[in-house]
Amino acid sequence: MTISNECDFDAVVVGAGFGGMYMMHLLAQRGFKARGIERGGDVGGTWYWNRYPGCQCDVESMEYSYQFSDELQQKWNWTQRYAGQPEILRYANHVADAFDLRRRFTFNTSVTAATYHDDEKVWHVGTDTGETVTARFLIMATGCLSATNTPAFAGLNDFAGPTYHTGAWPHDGVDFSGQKVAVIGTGSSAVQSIPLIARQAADLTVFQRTAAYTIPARNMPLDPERAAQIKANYKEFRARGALSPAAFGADYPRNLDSVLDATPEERERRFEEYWQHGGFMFLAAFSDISLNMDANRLAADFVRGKIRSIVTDPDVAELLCPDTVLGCKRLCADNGYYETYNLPHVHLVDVSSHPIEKLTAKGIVTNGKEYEFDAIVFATGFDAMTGSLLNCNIVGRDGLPLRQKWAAGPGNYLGLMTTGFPNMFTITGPGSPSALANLITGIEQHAEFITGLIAWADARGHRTVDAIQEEEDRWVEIVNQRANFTLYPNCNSWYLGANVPGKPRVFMPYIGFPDYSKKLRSVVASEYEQLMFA
Ligand code: NA7
Repeated sequence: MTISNECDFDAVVVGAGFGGMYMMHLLAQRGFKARGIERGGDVGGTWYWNRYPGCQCDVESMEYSYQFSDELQQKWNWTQRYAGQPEILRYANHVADAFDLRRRFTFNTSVTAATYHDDEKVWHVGTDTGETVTARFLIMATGCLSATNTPAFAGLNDFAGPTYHTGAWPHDGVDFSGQKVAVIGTGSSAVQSIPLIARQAADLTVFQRTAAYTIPARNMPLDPERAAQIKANYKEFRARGALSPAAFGADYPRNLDSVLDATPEERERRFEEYWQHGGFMFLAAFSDISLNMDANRLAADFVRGKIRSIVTDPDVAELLCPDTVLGCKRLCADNGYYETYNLPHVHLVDVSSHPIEKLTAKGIVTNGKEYEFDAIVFATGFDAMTGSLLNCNIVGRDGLPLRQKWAAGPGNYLGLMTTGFPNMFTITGPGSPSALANLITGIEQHAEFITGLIAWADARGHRTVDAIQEEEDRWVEIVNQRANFTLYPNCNSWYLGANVPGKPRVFMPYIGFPDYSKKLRSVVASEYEQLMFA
């Protein structure tokens, strides 16, 4: 344990989502003096902000939860197969209470600058309340999907009615009863919210630029017997999860066969089985769906067939049929998305070849036509993975802004550090499995790695730890090679930064949780010889 004399805190933790909370718990447990700073009014991170109707996790609740405390995982009872946002937020609050975390955070406070002072070897962290605190370590737990993306439409502020972003939804909810509503976007947030908005609104128009692939989530009350079985052997269940490619789907069979070797009957049977199971696991129906274009096309054909069988208007069905690589943009899991387009008051406007031209006082103009609305919902996603980090205006050694260092893409080592920013860590940062794995499992792994590293360095009298440039370059190369081995680079996804105009196109998540875990274990076993201490 260290109590720094020269600065206010041993560590500042930015963010009180699942990453910040667990990080804070570990630091406190080890006796480090840490201070948390959180933009929101309470804990929960992504789940604090994304309160749009239908918001639901796409990883099953028995897996999308902390495993560090057996008491916690035994006592907490999930009610649904996939937890909805309100339940996940209740869970986050329960954890904050159980581990007395709330008092360690300052809420309603945004970090506006974080500057490394080389002479003192200390971070100075400034906030929008005018305060500056100093700390040896800066731990960024700002989340992968935190900085909302609202396209710079012409006339954005001209619309006279209310506008909402799914990622910053009003806490008291929104009543769309009797209203003409527009939803812009058809990613996961749109796919989840559209069926529920359609239930309330008098008229709903969806503006679609790229059709999404979505598999029915088949959410249902969690079977208590299944939950009890898992709890009886939770440790083994978690261990099986950690060996899965994306650290979830512990008990669901992954088929190791190629789609291309299957007979048409076998193919249909297997696709149907996984379609009925629901959700993300559809990609595990065959081993090569995410690896081989021909295999992918067969899976995509199956989904397009489903869309055509559900949506009664053939023109609308065709518009909803994606022509992109299945699973390349994150697959969505829905509760009645395609069925919603059979309702007479729900309309689909294709803006793929005629982009939204502008917003006016009355509504939205595309292809020369003005559509009038009472309210507009932006389901337009996030400046993912890097946005929330860059928004904090971080400046490293020699006055180098992170924004400048990452101008061509987020150079990093292990998704945890970036050279020239000593003693700064990014929980589930770009370059780690992050959004392509169970995020809570990744968070626990990172928080434990960081705590172990800080304690190790501290015990040896090192004041700073930094990444080595050559190791960083090699790591970025590895992350890209792994992505290039798959079909993931073949679309304009947020994994690639391609959803935000001007953002460098670099694949950010590391694909393959088990290999990544092996790498972290080897770094620890080598006593961090790939890092630079001073
Ligand atoms: P996404 O998945 O990034 O979806 C954003 C949607 O907004 C997507 O359909 C975009 O179309 C659309 N979009 C963005 N900009 C525009 C403009 N200018 N015009 C029309 N349409 C636009 O964000 P979500 O919030 O749905 O989901 C993010 C993640 O949260 C999700 O993957 C889960 O992990 C949970 P595009 O596809 O870019 O053509």
